[in-house]
Amino acid sequence: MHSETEKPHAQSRNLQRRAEQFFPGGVNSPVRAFRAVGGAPPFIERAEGATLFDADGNRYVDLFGSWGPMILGHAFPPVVEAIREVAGRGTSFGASHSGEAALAELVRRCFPSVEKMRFVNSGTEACMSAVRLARGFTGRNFIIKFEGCYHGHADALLVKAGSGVATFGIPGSAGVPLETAQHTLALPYNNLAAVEAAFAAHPAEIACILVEPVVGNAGTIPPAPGYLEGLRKIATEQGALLILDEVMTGFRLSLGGAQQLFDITPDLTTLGKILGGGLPCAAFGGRADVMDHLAPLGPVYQAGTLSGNPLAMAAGIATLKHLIAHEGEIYPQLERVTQSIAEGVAELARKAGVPLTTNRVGSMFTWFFTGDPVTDFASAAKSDGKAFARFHRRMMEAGVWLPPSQFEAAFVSVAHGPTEVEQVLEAAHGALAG
Ligand code: KE4
Repeated sequence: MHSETEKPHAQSRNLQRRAEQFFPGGVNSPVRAFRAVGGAPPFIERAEGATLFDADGNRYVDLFGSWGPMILGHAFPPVVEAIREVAGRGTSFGASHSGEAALAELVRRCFPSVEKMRFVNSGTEACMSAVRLARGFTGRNFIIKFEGCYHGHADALLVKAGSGVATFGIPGSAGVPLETAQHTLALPYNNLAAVEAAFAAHPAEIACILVEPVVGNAGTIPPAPGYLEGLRKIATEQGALLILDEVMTGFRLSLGGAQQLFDITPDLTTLGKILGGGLPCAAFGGRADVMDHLAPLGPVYQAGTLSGNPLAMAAGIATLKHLIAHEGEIYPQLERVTQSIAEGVAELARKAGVPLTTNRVGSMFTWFFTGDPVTDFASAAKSDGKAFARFHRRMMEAGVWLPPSQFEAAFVSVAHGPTEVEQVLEAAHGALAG
């Protein structure tokens, strides 16, 4: 019989009550509230390697890695040391310093398509700025995004599909004006005909195609063979910019992200998460002729007090230096360990007669509680949310912390090894039982 309340949670509950006095829902980002899975979110006290420790002393194998940044594991000593070393010399200048170009050099080494870039403080800022730049560079107002892809919470990107694939977007959140949403075309992912129809309906009006090259925000959904190449071809033919949102996939799927893995050259790329080694750091960049339209050189305005912050630069430099120096071991290891976890649980589900579709690219993956293939948001949405929620709660009680939503990607770090694989499989064996 499963008790879903075996672990002590008194201290987390006290902290939740205190947090609710200050923050809506007690959180600073909605998905942390566990609304999609039920149960109350434990409060994390500290984290080390692949392990999270909550306020009541419970331990968890971390399979969401702060939503992607923690590819080297928590409290990775070279990153912590780099932050410590820099902090004593000042935490923000609001002026240029050598750390910015030092990190930019490493970014360009991993992403040769990023000829020029600009650092910002979140993926939202990176995507919002890249869209404004695409509009300023092309002089066009419409943009294309895809259902199930998330690019942060800028108004123009909180938009869902209108009635037809080529009709105007509709607000995906309260507070987004209809006029703003109408310039966003939200299309089905993995469907090139929909993109062609959108350009046919809006000739010479679409500034960019913005896409997660491997979707993480509907759960993990890989591009169909030829899909990214098709987007590249259409964008070039139509004079629109192709923007790959690699905030999640950058440095994750390979050192050069999805564009290296699938050999696609975008016009612009957005980066974040791993880039900052866990500190607030993101970037957008790409073709120099496009980027030079940004102030102070060009007419497109974009700015930020903490952009290029010395601590974030130091954490990013330590992270990328380690990934670059150990690329040959790290990515094959992430592939092996993630496959053991993802496929091991899939096998347990088969034996338990639980319908499960596992989508995985490298060290990001999702177990969809459906027996059908998941190739776009519509098919992901057919998953059994209640079954996922029950699985999530049982895994938490068994000491494995999955992202608290069926529509998120799970992540593995270099700190995950045989012990964590065993713990996850043992927990899943129980969690999948009737
Ligand atoms: P942030 O503004 O949250 O730093 O980045 C927005 C963003 C942009 N692009 C992609 C592909 C992303 O995945 C994200 C943020 N991802 C979500 C989780 N899937 C962040 C978690 C949260 O919202 O709390």
